[in-house]
Amino acid sequence: MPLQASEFILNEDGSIYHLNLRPEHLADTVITVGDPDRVDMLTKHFDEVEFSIKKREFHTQTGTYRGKRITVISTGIGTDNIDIVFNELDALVNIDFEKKEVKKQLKSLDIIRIGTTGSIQADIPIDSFLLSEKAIGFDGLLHFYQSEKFLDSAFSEAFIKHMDWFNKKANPYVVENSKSLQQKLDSEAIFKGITATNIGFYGPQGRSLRLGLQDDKMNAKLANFKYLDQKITNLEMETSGIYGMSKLLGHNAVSMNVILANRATGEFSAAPQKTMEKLIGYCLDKLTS
Ligand code: R1P
Repeated sequence: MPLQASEFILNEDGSIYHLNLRPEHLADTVITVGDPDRVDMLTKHFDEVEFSIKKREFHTQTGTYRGKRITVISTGIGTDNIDIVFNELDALVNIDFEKKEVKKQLKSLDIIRIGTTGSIQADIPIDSFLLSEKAIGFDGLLHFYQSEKFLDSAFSEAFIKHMDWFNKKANPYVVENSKSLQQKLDSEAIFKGITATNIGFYGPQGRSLRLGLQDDKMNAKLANFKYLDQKITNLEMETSGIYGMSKLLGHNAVSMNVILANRATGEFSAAPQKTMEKLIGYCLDKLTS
């Protein structure tokens, strides 16, 4: 049965609704970044860029790096955008655009997020790199899908109890990265951790400029939570959605993060661009070695 026009939405040029991409524009390895300007920071290292397009916050370029075809795409901020980007990336490889039907043979993309984040542990310093082994989502996105089978509910139940979050927030969900992609991107030089993803940058990450917080001990409580020796390491706004959507759709994802802020010590990086350049170099190297 073909998908209805209201569900699978194509633009006049046959491209998918928000990303403005047609299937031939997408590589099998996809790097996602939050900031649309970070796309050029990556592709300036490429041998060549074959395709480039911008729509809203979604800036996409596809090209080759050391002969490997890679697509770099910006997601903008937040898991609401991750829902759009991941459904549409998946449609580009797993839906037949002519017949408007899901293909019989499904394909898995390798997806690497290169992002920025704040550590909540004093011993994970600014300007270090962190690979998210798991993510805990405070955003609720995954509960709109049939995701129970891969969510770590024992972890999230222990966490809800620790935080005293009963009936107060959307139930947190816990979801793992792709271990095969982690192996490719991993090294002794980088921290591994559990990333908490939330729906905002200020209050939802325990920052207060002028407004009172419902729980001003939230970050301290997040930092001292332990489940089977696992600790939450950092806060950002996309990784739980990326891991959850990838599990649902059958793709492999890993989130690589520059620690720009340390919320425990109150420091912020003096050279955020330089540290990001280093993580980009590190990831491109790992992906092609
Ligand atoms: C907030 O400043 C943004 O930066 C982090 C957060 O997750 C959020 O998107 O990631 P990016 O630098 O990848 O956007």
